[in-house]
Amino acid sequence: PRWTQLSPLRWVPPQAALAAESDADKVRSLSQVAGVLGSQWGDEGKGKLVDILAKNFDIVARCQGGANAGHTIYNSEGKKFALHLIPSGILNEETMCVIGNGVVIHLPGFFKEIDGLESNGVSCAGRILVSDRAHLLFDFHQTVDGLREAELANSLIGTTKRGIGPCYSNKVNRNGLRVCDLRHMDTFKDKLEVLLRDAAMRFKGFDYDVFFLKEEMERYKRFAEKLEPFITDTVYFMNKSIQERKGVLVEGGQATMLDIDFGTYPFVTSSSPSAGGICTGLGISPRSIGDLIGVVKAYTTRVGSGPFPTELLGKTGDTLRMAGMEFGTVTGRPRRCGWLDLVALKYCCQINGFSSLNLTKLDVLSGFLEIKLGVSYHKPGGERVESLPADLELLEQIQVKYEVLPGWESDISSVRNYKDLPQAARNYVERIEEIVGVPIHYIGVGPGRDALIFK
Ligand code: 2SA
Ligand code: GDP
Ligand code: MG
Repeated sequence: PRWTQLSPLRWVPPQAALAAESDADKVRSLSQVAGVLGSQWGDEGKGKLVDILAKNFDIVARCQGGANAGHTIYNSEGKKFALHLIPSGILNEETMCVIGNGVVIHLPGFFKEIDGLESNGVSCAGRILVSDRAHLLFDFHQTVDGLREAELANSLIGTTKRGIGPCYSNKVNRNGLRVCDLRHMDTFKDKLEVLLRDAAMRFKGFDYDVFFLKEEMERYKRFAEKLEPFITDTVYFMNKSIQERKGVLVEGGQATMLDIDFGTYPFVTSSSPSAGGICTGLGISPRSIGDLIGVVKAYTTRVGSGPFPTELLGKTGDTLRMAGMEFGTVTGRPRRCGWLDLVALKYCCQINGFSSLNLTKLDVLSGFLEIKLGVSYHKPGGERVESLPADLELLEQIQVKYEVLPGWESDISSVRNYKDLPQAARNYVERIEEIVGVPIHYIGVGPGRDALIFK
């Protein structure tokens, strides 16, 4: 061939090079730069995996989204943490946490999150770097998010109302304010006023006055001072760290089915939660990325509006919701539940090129007499649709064909070895691997750190 084989840098510390016999060694044999990404509609359990893998990496970085993310993790004592902007590596003392240029940052929320962590014994000082290129998300973006949703009425997106869409709109519109603008308070006020004026002209329900602007400026002067120690040229930092052979784990927020390009547009978020977002949101080369782990729940959930072909609207959906405690981490909204959709999963695997999958919440399926796998999409006339249609009118009409697999009775939450899972559970896991063509290397059987099977 006229091309050379792509070979991402492997990052194998000496101990692991001996023999990958223990679970920890298997974790260590991930590539130097790796990513954990959502492969459904979010809330697959990305935070838990990142927290577990973090101890084997020097840096954990977020590259997109903002405080719309809700990543729930439990420390070894079983204490619960819900992270929004701070990367899920923060519980691991050795890890440096980076908030990349692709993230939108609500500073009041950022400092509140740090205070919450500190008061729960997690030391954050000197461990969080914030990109000077990241965009600032203001309270008014959150107000505008709510007003936009109200305007959409029956066709609302069901956003988290955290201001994500309006902030990215300003970014793309090229009039947003960035972290580095905090160093120029003389021009900050004028730039902010332009945004407020635009919003006031656009929305009847939005208003501001000189007093508000003055107060907001006072607040941001204080934030600017407080943020100064965190502000970093993270593009330089990330590339230098990669050159120095530091291990980097990228933590995705949301998921590919919510991606602005690949998701069920317009029922999506306003960033790129798929593999491409790693490069644009951190300023690192695709050539440096090795392993990409897709996190997939053993069934499907979605919070917010939009098509959901395998949704279960009746009792089975309610049973899944209660068994899996499926309520939004940010908003507390009940999540819509359904069977695992392998057409959507295959689509996500293609886009991201996942090297392995983490199947989460398999424990939630215990007790179901039978479990269904959505294996193909069909138009109302029966014609098969090979991949995920862009056209939402078509997607809304899609009929899903299912494969029915026998369930298992026993509680699997204390199983730690793959071979100890009931045969029916192993059949379920292996059927998914077979259809999707990507190996499942990690299986979640509970929310705790230890509730993970390495396969
Ligand atoms: P937004 O707020 O503009 O990003 O909303 C646009 C769509 O993206 C969905 N979205 C999410 N879906 C699942 N989980 C998310 N995080 C929270 C959680 C959600 C919550 O961890 O549970 O608490 O409700 C998340 N963030 C955004 C959103 O539902 C819209 O469909
Ligand atoms: P994320 O946004 O992808 O990090 O996921 P969330 O934290 O929003 O939602 C996942 C929820 O499932 C959290 O409450 C986790 O504690 C929980 N969870 C993660 N993995 C498992 C698992 O394998 N089994 C069970 N029962 N719960 C899990
Ligand atoms: Mg979540």
